[in-house]
Amino acid sequence: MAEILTSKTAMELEDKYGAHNYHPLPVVLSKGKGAKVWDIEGKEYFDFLSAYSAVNQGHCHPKIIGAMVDQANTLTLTSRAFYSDALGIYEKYITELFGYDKVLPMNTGAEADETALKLCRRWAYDVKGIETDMAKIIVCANNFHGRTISIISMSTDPESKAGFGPYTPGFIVIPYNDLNALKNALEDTNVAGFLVEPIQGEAGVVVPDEGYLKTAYNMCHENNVLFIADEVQTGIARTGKMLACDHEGVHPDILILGKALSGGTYPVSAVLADDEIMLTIKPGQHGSTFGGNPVAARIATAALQVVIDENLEEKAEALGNIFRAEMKNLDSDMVELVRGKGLLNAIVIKPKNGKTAMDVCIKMAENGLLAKPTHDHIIRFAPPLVISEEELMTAIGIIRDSILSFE
Ligand code: IF1
Repeated sequence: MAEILTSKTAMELEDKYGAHNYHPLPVVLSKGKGAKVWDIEGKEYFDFLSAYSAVNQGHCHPKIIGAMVDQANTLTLTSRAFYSDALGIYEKYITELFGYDKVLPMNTGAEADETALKLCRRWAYDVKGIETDMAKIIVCANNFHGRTISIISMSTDPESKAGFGPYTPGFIVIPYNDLNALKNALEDTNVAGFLVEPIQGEAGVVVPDEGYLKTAYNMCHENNVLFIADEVQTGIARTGKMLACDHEGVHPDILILGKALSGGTYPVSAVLADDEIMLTIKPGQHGSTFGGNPVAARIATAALQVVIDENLEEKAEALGNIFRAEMKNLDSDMVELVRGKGLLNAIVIKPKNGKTAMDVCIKMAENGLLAKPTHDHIIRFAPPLVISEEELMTAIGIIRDSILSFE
């Protein structure tokens, strides 16, 4: 008789047989639908993490799952040694939707960021004319772009970086949201690109000053430097626009997408650029076994169509305004600060009587809402964008009751 799996035994299995590269909240999920998830014992939760903004379209969206199952039953993988009948249609759709000549399909966000770094360097040598191996890319302190060796070489977070050296050279780190620092860094004629998150997610949903992105973009273009936007977490309607860059009318030279590009069903990422940049990589110079596979192509097309059909940009904008207003009205001195854009928000918690952001998250889990702290005192709140206003108000009540329980 198969052992009945309980939350306790499931956690023990992961602890015994899985790498300890995470320290999850003691919640074992077994079902998801829309803005809700359920644990093994059937307890219901609002999901306010959305797998770090990968599940914008809601858990198990029928249209995305339908496309996935249909293609999975037809043809899952051809490799890029051959064409497939799904990839070109998807490539036409996504490039026209975002306004670029071409897309390079990958799988994870990190792979897409790495691809963007390679494109930027090839453009530097083949187009801008920087001396080979001398290209530099400007990044921001407290960035998060993934977990590969070259990406953590850009990181300023000891947790992500320490103990994994030696590191990839060629990166200049400047403070985020600091145009003067960018101006100074751009004086180096070997600079080829500026890689930036329009809102720093992992840093704790740090929203830059109005106009920062547009001015930074203009400064890059004045210096023949590529503006590269990592919208893996902020993209796909999360901040109230299809791209966070859209709030300032910025059209990145290289656009990086991931996470919700698949609605959280499958690893799908993408790098978009115009021909002058994209065609610097020739056949055989970059690739991936699963990149652009037929299932990913069908899923990403359906995931983007859901965002448009269900007006998720407008929903994220409207519900985000309600969320921040309600949180700012919270009468608790544990709530130090509320910030965000659309449905990507965070609360900075001031510890009280020894109670911290983690205690608040554990209390919220008991009360039926899942969120996780980042950097000790910051709780990120990012529900699926399909959450209804009624569900949001119920969830806000849970957050309020949980925080006020420490008064
Ligand atoms: C973890 C948070 C961390 C990202 C941006 C690229 C990637 C991510 C802006 C890489 C991934 C995930 C990774 C996951 C937790 C989560 C995360 F910022 F979202 F909270 F780590 F910082 N660009 N972010 O946010 O995409 O390779 O993961 O598909 O590593 O713990 P990926």
